[in-house]
Amino acid sequence: MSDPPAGLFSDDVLSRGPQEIVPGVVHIPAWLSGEQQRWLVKQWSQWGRGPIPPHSPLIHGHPMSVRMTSLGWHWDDTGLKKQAREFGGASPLPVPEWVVRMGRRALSDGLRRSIAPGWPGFEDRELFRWAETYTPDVALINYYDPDASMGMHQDKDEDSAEPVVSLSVGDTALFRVGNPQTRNKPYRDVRLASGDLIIFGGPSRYMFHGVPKIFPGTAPEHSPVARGRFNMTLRMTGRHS
Ligand SMILES: O=C(O)CCC(=O)C(=O)O
Repeated sequence: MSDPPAGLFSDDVLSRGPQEIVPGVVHIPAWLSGEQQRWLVKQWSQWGRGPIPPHSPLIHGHPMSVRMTSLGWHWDDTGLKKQAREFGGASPLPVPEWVVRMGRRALSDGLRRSIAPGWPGFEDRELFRWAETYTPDVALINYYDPDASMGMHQDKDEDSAEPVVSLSVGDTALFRVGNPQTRNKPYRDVRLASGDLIIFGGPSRYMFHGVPKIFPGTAPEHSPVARGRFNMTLRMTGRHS
């Protein structure tokens, strides 16, 4: 008799339902269907052949282990830019309308009071009305090799405090939900699997967060990602282009 692989039957894996991790952070497992994941991966690959090819941004002169492309705005470690200096001043492709609508749907699905009692606490009708104003104008798409990771950081290059919507496809990642004050404890670790949605806003909009680990070979059978993981975050910059 052998023991199951580490984590296969851990509590967080067995009880995968929508949940508020801390006020302002909501995780909805398997929000995307297999077909939607396949479509997204095709789009991500296509966008990567556009003006901003997948690249490893430098942080303090060192390349990140993820490969990033973006829509709407280009990111470097000094902030969000309309033109990418590294790519001859190219402008990113715009965020398509269907991505905006997906971001709105994510908020209205995820932030219902029944799932997220802590924040924003709207009645469902008010929530839908508010979600309709969410107009993400930047999407960062990161590809993680099985060995890649992302250190604890805050998403604070945007002028708007509207929530971040994050989608994952491919191998499962360990996502560290920190706190807004420090990059250290307290934090909660959440496994983000293929198709999962996580939203962070309100009291957790500026939380430190990171991806310490990818679990290689954990993508579902027939995954559109043969190896590693894609993540797309949607944000509102609150700036005019
Ligand atoms: O890959 C993830 O789940 C997180 C990505 C992230 O933290 C970021 O793009 O700022």
